[in-house]
Amino acid sequence: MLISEAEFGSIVSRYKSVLYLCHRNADPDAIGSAFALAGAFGGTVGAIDDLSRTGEALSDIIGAHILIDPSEEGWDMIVVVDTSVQLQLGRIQLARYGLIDHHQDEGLIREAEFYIQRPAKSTAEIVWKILKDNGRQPSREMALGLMAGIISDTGRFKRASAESFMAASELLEAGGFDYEEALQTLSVAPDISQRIAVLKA
Ligand SMILES: [Mn+2]
Repeated sequence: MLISEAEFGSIVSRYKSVLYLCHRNADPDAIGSAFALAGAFGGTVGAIDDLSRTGEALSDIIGAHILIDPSEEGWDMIVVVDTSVQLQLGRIQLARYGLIDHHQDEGLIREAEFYIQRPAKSTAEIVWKILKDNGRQPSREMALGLMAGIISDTGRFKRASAESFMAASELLEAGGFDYEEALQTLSVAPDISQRIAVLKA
């Protein structure tokens, strides 16, 4: 069932324990989105396999507690975030789930109990609209996580739409941080193997 952003709050509040699940190698868009949803509506954030390096850096900065490879059992609802195909979820078999995503794949929507899928430039923009349409105020960290998701999925606004810029502007105001600070959440030191490669060159 396709639902609107405004309907999300009343639907998700029917479930007591909710897992917001990110895809494999979870990136800032997935983590920022799941973290903001869990903060606004209650719930736990999880990810399959591992986090990307920028995802890891962001989760440290915003203080996200992320369960790696959570069991699919024991939740009243699992909301899959920023994920378009089962392959990105590894071996986990979802019985009942919802979906929030900006990719245009039909892979996961057919079996979803409810879903929001539309061609935004990032899932974070959809999640920001969900928060606004349900009257939820973001914490500074929630706003920062969503901002990081927009910056990284739009390639620092190279692929941004009017909605991306609008959401970014509102998030700066709501979170009380500046753009430079949001950019810093995405800067990771090169790892050892990259440094060695550079030295060898
Ligand atoms: Mn994304």
